[in-house]
Amino acid sequence: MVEKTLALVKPDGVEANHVGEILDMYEKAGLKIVALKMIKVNKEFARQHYIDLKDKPFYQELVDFISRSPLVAMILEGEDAVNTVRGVNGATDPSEAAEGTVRYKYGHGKTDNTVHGSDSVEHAKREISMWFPEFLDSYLDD
Ligand code: IDP
Ligand code: MG
Repeated sequence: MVEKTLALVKPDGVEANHVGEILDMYEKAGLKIVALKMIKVNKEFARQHYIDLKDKPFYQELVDFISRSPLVAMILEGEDAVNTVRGVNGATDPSEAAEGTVRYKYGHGKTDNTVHGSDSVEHAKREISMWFPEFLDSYLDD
């Protein structure tokens, strides 16, 4: 199914100048970039993005990390986009990520693992509406 998903190049990926290569990896995986921006989020926005993890011991560290410097947010569209992005990204813990994935190549640790990808179509819709409210009307009905 053609679907949309939200991906982030997190602050560590931007700081280390991997934005271009990561966008290239998504495009080479057959995905189309349909929205793209660089933004530094504040802690309240970061808390909302990761609200499902609010009871985890690493929540505060995660919020501090994702809000520490600019990141690149994008909507990617394509066949099976949610799973395709997560495949390109690799496992959450870079030490467990498959060779050739973004997190294998550039992930530093369990928190600063370079990229984010929505984990379901439902969550993708929620995240797209948060990160790209300007596109809400046109994106949520298809
Ligand atoms: P995902 O990004 O692969 O979907 P989630 O479990 O949704 O993984 O966790 C969201 C983010 O929280 C991860 O990408 C990572 O930045 C951070 N995180 C997840 N698990 C840990 C942990 O055990 N310690 C520290 N940070 C973590
Ligand atoms: Mg997740």
